Amino acid sequence: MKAYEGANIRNLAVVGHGHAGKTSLVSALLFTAGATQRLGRVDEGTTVTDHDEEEIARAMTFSSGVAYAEWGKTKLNLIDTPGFSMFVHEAKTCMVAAETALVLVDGVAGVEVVTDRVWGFAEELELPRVIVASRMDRERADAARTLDSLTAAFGRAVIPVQLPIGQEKSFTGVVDLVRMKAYTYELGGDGKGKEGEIPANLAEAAKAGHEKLVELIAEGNDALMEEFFDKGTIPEEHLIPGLREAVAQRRIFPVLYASGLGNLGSDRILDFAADFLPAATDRPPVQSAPGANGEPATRKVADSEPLSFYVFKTVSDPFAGRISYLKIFSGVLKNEAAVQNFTKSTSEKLSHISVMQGKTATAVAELHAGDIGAVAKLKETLTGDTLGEKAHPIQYPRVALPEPAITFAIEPKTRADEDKLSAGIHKLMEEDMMVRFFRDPQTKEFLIAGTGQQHIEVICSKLKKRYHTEVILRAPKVPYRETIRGKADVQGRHKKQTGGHGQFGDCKIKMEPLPRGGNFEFVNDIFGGSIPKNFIPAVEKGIVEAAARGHLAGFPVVDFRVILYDGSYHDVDSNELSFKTAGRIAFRKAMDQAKPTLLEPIMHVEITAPEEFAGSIMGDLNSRRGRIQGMDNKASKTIVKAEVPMAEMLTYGVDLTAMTQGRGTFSMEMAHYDIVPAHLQEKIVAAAKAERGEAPAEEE
Ligand SMILES: Nc1nc2c(ncn2[C@@H]2O[C@H](COP(=O)(O)OP(=O)(O)OP(=O)(O)O)[C@@H](O)[C@H]2O)c(=O)[nH]1
Ligand SMILES: [Mg+2]
Repeated sequence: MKAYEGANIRNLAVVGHGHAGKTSLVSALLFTAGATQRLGRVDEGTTVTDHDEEEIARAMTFSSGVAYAEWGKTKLNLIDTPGFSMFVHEAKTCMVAAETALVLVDGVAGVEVVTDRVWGFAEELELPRVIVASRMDRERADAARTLDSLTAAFGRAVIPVQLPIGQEKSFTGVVDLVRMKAYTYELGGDGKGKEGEIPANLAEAAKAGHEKLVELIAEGNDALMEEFFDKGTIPEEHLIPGLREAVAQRRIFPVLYASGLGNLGSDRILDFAADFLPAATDRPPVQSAPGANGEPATRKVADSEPLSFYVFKTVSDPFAGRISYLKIFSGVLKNEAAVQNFTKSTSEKLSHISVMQGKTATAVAELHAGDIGAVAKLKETLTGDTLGEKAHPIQYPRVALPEPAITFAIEPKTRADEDKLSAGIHKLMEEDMMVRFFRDPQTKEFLIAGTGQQHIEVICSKLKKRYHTEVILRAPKVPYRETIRGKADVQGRHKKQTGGHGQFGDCKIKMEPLPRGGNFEFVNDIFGGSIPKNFIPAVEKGIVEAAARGHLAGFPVVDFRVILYDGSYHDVDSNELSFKTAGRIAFRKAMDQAKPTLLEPIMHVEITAPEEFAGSIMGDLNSRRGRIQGMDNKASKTIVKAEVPMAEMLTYGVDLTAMTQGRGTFSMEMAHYDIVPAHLQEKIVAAAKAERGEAPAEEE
């Protein structure tokens, strides 16, 4: 494998809505460039980039695949990303490794929900974009309608650089509006077009399309504008660099047409990438995360700079171990290099650096600035880490991802699965930044969080296939608590004096509420030794233990104070156990008197969505017992802040996605506990008791 210099490398992230044809197009490009011996198909599980067994089984992409095509003197690195909204975070984390987003739209459906999302990611990352309308051979594929939906969504900078020849089944090729030539293809052929003259029926449209393109190219460039006014057109030798510049500056988003499945138009896309898309070294200097002074540092993408690279993807293979995908931002990475992981402050040795063709690694001696490669078996390096030459530290920012939208309680199916569960999930978490796994300290449940039900199901399926661990998923328990609203003054007396050794403990306590978050306070107010000092901690212990077991429904009792003010003892029969029992009895009596009530966790929620959804979001929050705390408008987006009971938010991510057609995001964190409204208490108590079979057993 030849080592390519950054100037000859194009890195493209292929992004778009689910099922639009990304993996098929990548497959066609690879085949056309001779990287594969046959045209891989998604439906047969033979593509290069959908290689995970889960992807093959479901014929969809769950995690990004990396491949490369050598085309003339150019190497194209292609990152095929998932398009289903629950997996699209993978697209975002991988887009940082690309200089261009190839936004793929379906020639039938045009712009869809995720097209909008990934367009937003590209905007955030300031990536130039090229649009490919694929699946043009399908029934009802329509170039004009697709273009309309693109300009409606993304503005007039979207402009065709091709015209399709024929439509639906008779889609056979494209007209190149830059060079004004036609290219026709054989269906399912080698992807290389036959060059010819523009068909007569398209001559006029081609001329108009060319002129429109020329005008738009000239618009942002004074020298070209002058030439355009002088001559009424721009010669090809100026037009080509002009288009390249306009694409790099994001003044033009060119549109091409293709069929991935039929391998039509592929060589034009490869040519377009080589001729018009920014080279890896054309990328503006890469900014680091802000340093100590708050200012970011920058690195030029050049071999002459000190080595630095970023891990944009990790695969945990049960056999090959951990594979880290690298984007070289500066310098040259040589095989066997000893480098520093700046994020973790550890050193790593990189043996067997390689380039990936799907799951197949090919060893290389070096990777130049701008290239993408991989290395196996790094010790501590994970996605988002920056590594490089120790003497020149830099840390690139991690990709910001939304919070997981849904949480499940996860349990191993059998004892044998128990030990493997946590190890397996932790391996999968290395691959997927949107999986969280933790234990709720109160309910003691293991929880797994992700972007949606299907996301979690795929994780469980991987657990089973890769790590032979089977699990059960349930809705998570809400960690309710109990407290009191009134005061009590009671006596707790424990006496068993029948036969042999007796038991005697007796205490008088007052109980009163503490403010939220006050937890528990024990005040010893005994004067004159009515209870001997050494038994007082036993009373407290009895109360604490009883409080942990709950009173109404088995939830821990919090935010109360107990004042121990009197009692009595027996010289022989009193012991620690007796006073502990007396404490417990006193606690129960006091709870009965002190107006016990349930507390529920309240979440602080922040929702961002296009303005038009503000009304339905507010209405929905109201129906979830939410309290709106503020509303802000920024750049035609609405940000709503609210406090909402956790019990109402268990599936919020899924509901929000449905409500906003995938255009809303939210974050959520624990705010505080609040009293459960009276009309809901009984239901929660009954459910908690039902779950345990019955009320907690009494001990005495
Ligand atoms: N007729 C026709 N079908 C296509 C074309 N490209 C893809 N398909 C079919 O459309 C379906 C989806 O194609 P994929 O390539 O998996 O789409 P994708 O965008 O990678 O989907 P995700 O990875 O799940 O987001 C498959 O059944 C393909 O065979 C095309 O150009 N023409
Ligand atoms: Mg795919």
